[in-house]
Amino acid sequence: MTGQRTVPNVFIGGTHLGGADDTFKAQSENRLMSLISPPTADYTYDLVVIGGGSGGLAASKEAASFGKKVAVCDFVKPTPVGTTWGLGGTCVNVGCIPKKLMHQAAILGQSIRDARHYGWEFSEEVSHKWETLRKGVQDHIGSLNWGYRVALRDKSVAYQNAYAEFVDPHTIKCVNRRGKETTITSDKFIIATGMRPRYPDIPGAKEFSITSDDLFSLPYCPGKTLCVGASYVSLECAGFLAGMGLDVTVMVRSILLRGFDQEIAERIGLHMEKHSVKFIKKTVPTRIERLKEGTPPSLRVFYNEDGAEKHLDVNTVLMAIGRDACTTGIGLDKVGVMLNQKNGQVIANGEQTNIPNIYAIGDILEGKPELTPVAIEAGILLARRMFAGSDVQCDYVNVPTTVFTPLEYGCCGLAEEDAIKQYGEDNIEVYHTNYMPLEYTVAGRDASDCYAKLICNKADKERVVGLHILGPNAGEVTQGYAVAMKCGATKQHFDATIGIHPTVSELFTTLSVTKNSGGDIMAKGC
Ligand code: FAD
Ligand code: NA7
Repeated sequence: MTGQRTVPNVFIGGTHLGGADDTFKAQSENRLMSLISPPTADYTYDLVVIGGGSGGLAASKEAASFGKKVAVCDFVKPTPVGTTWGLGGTCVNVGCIPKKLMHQAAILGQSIRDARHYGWEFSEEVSHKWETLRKGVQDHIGSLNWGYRVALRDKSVAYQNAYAEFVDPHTIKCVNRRGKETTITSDKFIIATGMRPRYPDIPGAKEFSITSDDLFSLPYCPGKTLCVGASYVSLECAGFLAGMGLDVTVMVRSILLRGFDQEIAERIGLHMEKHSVKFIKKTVPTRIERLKEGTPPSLRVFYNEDGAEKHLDVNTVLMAIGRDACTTGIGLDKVGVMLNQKNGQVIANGEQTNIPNIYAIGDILEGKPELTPVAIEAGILLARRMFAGSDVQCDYVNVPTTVFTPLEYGCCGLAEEDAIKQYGEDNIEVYHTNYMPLEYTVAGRDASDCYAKLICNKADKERVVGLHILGPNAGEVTQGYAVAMKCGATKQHFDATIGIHPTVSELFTTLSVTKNSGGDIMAKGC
């Protein structure tokens, strides 16, 4: 029938493509995928991604690699005090990257103190200059912004620095900085618009406070700072600001780090207190007044405590009381995408919204970890399912993460209280220990808060269902163990693994004291 006498005889949609060589050739020329799933109508694009952050950029580049016609719209609305930034989304500009660099600045301050114990002698008084740090961080971000633009161009993804809004399920309106409007049509859409910081509804909040969206590019040193909220964003910022020698207070409404293991959260609080961060607990700000303009200004924050109105005078108020999904004002109501009415996040099956050609990824998805690698993985896998015939779904279980407080906290899997809830107290065995990182010994540092625990399900061969570590380099420690947990590692697998000596990470291969036994977990030397 085809005249081709060899196998395979490859047909796509009833049309004969040829043999293996022809198929490989079509793939190498980026023609194969468009033959398999050709655009269904005369739209300008096969895919338009709204939001050029972690998830959106990853999804668009992956889709374009299959020969699809792809565009990304990204637009940053300025904060109330006017801060704005370039392409790349939250992580690069006002999230993971600047905060880890500022955390590193604080670690270096500690390292300078440690250095004397290791024989380094220096006479100059050590001080920290915010402006130098800010410039270094912003220069790095600038280079990343540029890199993202180049990467889009290299992958032939069209980039529009414009705010997108749905007009109908296949059409969006884009408005650029100068107010110029264009209309774009596409077969499919991915919404990846992320989240922005929330402000409390109290007098002075928007006028006088800043958020993490402003902090990393603040042109002046924030000075005495109040961080409102006990989320990881608040504690991380409080930690590095205190590490730079600033006077820092955290205002906590209820508990620290809701959603994280609470035993560890309390240890983080204790450690931060020992390291000069002050806490005002069980209260919220009621109003903020400006006493004096300036850089930084002088502010007065009012709050209630024990039935009386009190106030705290600071230079900067950093609001970190949560983030709102950017799902309003983008026409989702017009096209009927279903949202959780309480938090504005998109309700989806995996990443598929209730509208067949509209998908969502990243922070705006309801019930998924709000983390950069999650958004990237979901975006890449979605693009492969859309255009490359893949059926691999994003696995949102056992996602590791790290909170970069002064003592870092890495975790993967369940918090102890959640493991008990899920498997029952009798089925849970917790192996734990305090420990002394070797580098703390000579430096004479206090290690009493360094702690690790493994939570195991006894009903399933002591499978590890939660891993938690509080100590230096916790992120580096946790990542590898996350692979082990993905493979279903049990306590026996951990025990049978030989450690790397002398490291912090090796302690997971020798844990022997269970919480139940009440055995001694005091840190011992090697
Ligand atoms: P985003 O990266 O937020 O990108 C969304 C983009 O869409 C933005 O550029 C936005 O301006 C744009 N946009 C919105 N609406 C429109 C529209 N209508 N038209 C056009 N463009 C639009 N995660 C980690 O994994 N590790 C960390 O250490 C970490 N630290 C963090 C620290 C802080 C202070 C914060 C705030 C977050 C941190 N995160 C961290 C979370 C991480 O930044 C997010 O999970 C990640 O950026 C989410 O990616 P996304 O693609 O969903 O959205
Ligand atoms: P979270 O994790 O939602 O935490 C919000 C914190 O702020 C939490 O401690 C809240 O206390 C506290 N909060 C909430 N409302 C108020 C008011 N009105 N006043 C004082 N304190 C308040 O928010 P994040 O900032 O960490 O952002 C989460 C996402 O950011 C994360 O998932 C990444 O995407 C980045 P509570 O415990 O509710 O009493």
